[in-house]
Amino acid sequence: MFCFQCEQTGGGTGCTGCAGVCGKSETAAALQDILTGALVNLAAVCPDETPSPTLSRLLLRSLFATITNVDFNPQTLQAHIDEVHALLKTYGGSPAQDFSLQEIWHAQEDIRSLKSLLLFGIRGMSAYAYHALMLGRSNAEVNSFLCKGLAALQASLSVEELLPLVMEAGKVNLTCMAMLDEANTGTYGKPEPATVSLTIEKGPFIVVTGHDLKDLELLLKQTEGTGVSVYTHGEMLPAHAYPELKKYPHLKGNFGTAWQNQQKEFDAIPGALLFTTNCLMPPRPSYADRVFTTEAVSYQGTVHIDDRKDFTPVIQKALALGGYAEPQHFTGINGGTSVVTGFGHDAVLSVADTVIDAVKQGKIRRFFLVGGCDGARPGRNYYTEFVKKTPADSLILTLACGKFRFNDLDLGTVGGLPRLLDMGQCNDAYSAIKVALALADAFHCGVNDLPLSLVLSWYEQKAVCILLTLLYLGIQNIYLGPTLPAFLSPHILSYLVEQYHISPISTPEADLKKILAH
Ligand code: SF4
Ligand code: SF3
Repeated sequence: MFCFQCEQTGGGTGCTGCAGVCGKSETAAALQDILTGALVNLAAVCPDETPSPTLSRLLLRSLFATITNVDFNPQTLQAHIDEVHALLKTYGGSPAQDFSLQEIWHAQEDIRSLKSLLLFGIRGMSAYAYHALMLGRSNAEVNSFLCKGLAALQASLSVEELLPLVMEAGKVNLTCMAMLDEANTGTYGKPEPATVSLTIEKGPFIVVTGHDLKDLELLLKQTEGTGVSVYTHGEMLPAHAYPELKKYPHLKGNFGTAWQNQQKEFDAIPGALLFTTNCLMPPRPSYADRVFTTEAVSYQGTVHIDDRKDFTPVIQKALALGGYAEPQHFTGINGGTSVVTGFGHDAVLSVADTVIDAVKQGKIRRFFLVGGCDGARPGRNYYTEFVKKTPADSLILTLACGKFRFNDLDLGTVGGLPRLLDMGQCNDAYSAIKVALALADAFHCGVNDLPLSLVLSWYEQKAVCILLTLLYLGIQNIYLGPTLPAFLSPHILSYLVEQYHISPISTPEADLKKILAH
């Protein structure tokens, strides 16, 4: 196998051999490559400028299945391949013409680098588009670009031809994140700041993780009156801020932290676990019988809730396990007993005047966006230390699962606002962009002239598409870590460094010193 799409890739260069660092088997990796090659073929033969709803849905769900920590199951991957081939034949295509990803893996290193950036960006974007689709939203620009981008993977293109396509992926992902923002807020209301308890009450419970708010809503409806409580985990935490979700009294609080701690946190848990998206790790025997997957997530031997969305098996498992006999007072990584979320763009912009005045009066000297994906590397403590060391007259925006390293810290207030504002999931990077653009507007300057620094962590392919969006917007001086993507060739990396002044993170002290000197 060969896979180098995520940050924890083997030896910092690529996972090879019989399994990836994530636990993906050689068989699953090969099937994901075959699936992607079939999608490239399908995209190339698809005659429509705007793909049909059937084609778009299949593209999105299949691409989603190839993202890190989503689908480990050869059976479901093969089913996706069969579905793609069936549709391909209706367009007059032939599976014999499927693209081989080996052509990318063995291409000249700059071509391999750019085609990988494009493919991984497309995979990340597909996940966001799929969530929006679950809420009835679809966008022709996004769907057409996915076909165009996939088809480009098999074309013989130069570096000069691929670079604009990569930037276009960033542009289209902005549209995609805006669509998902509208889908989430249009369906569940504007997020409002909410304090979320980390205590698990006694009695049966279900922990829901992943990014899919629709699944959470359906589960909340089906658990009403059953005596089963529902807790969020990981990227589901921001659900507590949405009026139409927090109205359910049995949505109680949040359990655990970011995805890479799940094998420890879920050990012998007396509750059921529902994975709506990544990040799923191979379940340990002590809790494997209580793991349920839905949508694109799949793992051999665990029960999958299909598109009919009957969560009865999850509810029955929770009732059978019974939960804790007494309330369990869990804490965050730094000992906090609750966390605050819900500072989406509407909440932050509603206090824009307060923020602008605080900047003008010198009370807020700098803004930081410290966020992104989390992972298991020890170097990721950088982000906790960085946040702890930020000056008291700075305001920190955060989002995605990387925040669990510091979101239970009490960082006090600045200019009448909490110093740490959680904007939501990784896709809520859209909120951060909206806030940055509004601040630039208020101060009559460009985003790069604002006293704003982006200190980002990446892990999987959604982070790749967000990074491409930030680059498309011309945002400079991003600090990126904990390591740089293995799929960036030295030449492409130096291009990004020259054009966008991306810096790899060093130490919190050195980076803060550099940032604050400006
Ligand atoms: Fe390795 Fe990451 Fe690919 Fe898993 S997704 S096989 S860890 S590079
Ligand atoms: Fe986390 Fe997987 Fe990326 Fe949505 S849940 S940010 S890593």
